Amino acid sequence: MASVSRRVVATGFLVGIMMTAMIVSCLYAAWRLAGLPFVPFDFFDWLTRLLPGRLIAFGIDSMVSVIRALGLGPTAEIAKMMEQAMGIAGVIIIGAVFCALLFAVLDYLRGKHLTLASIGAALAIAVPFALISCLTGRTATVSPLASFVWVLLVFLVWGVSCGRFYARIAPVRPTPAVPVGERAGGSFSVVRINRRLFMLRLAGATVVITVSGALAGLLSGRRVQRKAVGLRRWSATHALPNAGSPVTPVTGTRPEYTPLEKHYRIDIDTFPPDIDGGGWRLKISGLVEEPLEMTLDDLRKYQSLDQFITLACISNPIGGDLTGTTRWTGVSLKRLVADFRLKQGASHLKIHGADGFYETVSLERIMSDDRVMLAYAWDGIPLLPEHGFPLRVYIPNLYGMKQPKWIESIEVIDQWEPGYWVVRGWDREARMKAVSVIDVVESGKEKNVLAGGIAHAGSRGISRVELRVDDGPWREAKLRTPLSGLTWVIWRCSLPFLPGNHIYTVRCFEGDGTPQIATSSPPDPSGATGLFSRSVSL
Ligand SMILES: Nc1nc2c(c(=O)[nH]1)N[C@H]1C(S)=C(S)[C@@H](COP(=O)(O)O)O[C@H]1N2
Ligand SMILES: [Mo]
Repeated sequence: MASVSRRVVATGFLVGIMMTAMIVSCLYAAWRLAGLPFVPFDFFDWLTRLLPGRLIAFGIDSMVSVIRALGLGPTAEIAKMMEQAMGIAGVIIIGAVFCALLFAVLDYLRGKHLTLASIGAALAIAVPFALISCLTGRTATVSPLASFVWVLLVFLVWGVSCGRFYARIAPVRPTPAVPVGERAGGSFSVVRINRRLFMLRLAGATVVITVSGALAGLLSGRRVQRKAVGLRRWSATHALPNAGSPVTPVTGTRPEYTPLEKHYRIDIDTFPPDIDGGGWRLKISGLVEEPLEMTLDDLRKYQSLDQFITLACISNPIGGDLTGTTRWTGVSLKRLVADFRLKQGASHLKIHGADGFYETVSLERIMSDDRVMLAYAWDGIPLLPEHGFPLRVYIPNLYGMKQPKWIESIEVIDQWEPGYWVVRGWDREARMKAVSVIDVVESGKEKNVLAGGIAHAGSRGISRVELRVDDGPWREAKLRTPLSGLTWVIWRCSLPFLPGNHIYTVRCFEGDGTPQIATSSPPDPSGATGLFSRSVSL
């Protein structure tokens, strides 16, 4: 009776892992060297958009929690690495499963139709990957057709090789020369040694090829985006506008102005869209008398607006690092919209990013708030690729999820529409919650304790920050003049020295006196609330 040996299937899985790892490293090198698609990232990004929003939200929350609980480092950076690793691992596992299946089928067929089965397995995996990479992928800079053909070819080679490996290991099954009954007898030990040797060689080849592919990719500077090199940042030559404030940050407080490289990055892309600024056009369509196309230079001709802004991600837990402050430069949307020649009924702008991300913003908001802007520079230099080059929107008081990066087009529409994350179950409005954080507590010179940190409430301002130790009385902190009404406020507080272990808690009040929400709630779906506390032993 025809049966399938578990061992053969397990071997197929192992061979599949190694073969696919080699393929992935070749894909990686080819991506970095020649702009061919990198399937693992394309695949992961495709899946991100496809899976139910609640599942993704749960995934994001869990990832942020794990990174923070284990203290793995900057949340956004580690999360992005984890996503990339998941994409790579996902493809390798899929490859392993298909190779195991191929081995099972071949085993069932006793090695007959080997070529046909191999090509079948190859196509089963190659066609979906090739389609994903050519239709939705953004890692490639070559044409979709070239992407398709390349991925197809690579996986055909993969499938044919897997089939040939099966043939090499197949003697475990009776070859025509060995009758079925004797299989487990005389030939067995020979087969085992051969197989072991073979797997060892394959493992050796996997290591060599995977490492060289990875190195070739890493070392090739070709696709490394270095748009920012050599550009003088605004902060390199300017003092901050609040430099004269008498309240200075306590040593150990986070930088008031976040270095660009340290600014968190959150988006639905394992790799930022690679946009050529010269060829880029902002397309305006929908309810306008005539569709428009604007270049970056066109936008720069408008009077520019500079604003110090604190951006935060709705997924940021209380005290998290998914928030940052820099100086944004761009053009007020109110000023720009005046040139759109809107049609009757126009009520909202639907803003589309190059990665398929989108959000709507009402004309009412734009017309009533000059600070809503399209920004093309951060810290005086063109937006970095990860932060939305060439254009992103800013809407005061809202979390980052409402503010597309890599803007490609604006559609004028006649009604509100839920944006990318709203469709996936996050808050419709995404108004920033008031938050306050203790960055540092240290014992001061004169038997007192100095605490420092930030407080932020979108564009609503901070009127008061208070601290307390354990259940003691609330004490008022001193507020440093903020960089603007849109940024966090740095505070400092001096408290009497208390030896031993104590819990320090902070709370803030918005500009109009509204207290920060003290009840704890997780980031999902409306942004985290609750008071930050830290246990300190002095
Ligand atoms: N095109 C695009 N824009 C986007 C996103 C995205 O995934 N794609 N993510 C949003 C979210 S959730 C946040 S928090 C901010 C983060 O901006 P930053 O990465 O520059 O800090 O970008 C927003 N704009
Ligand atoms: Mo976000």
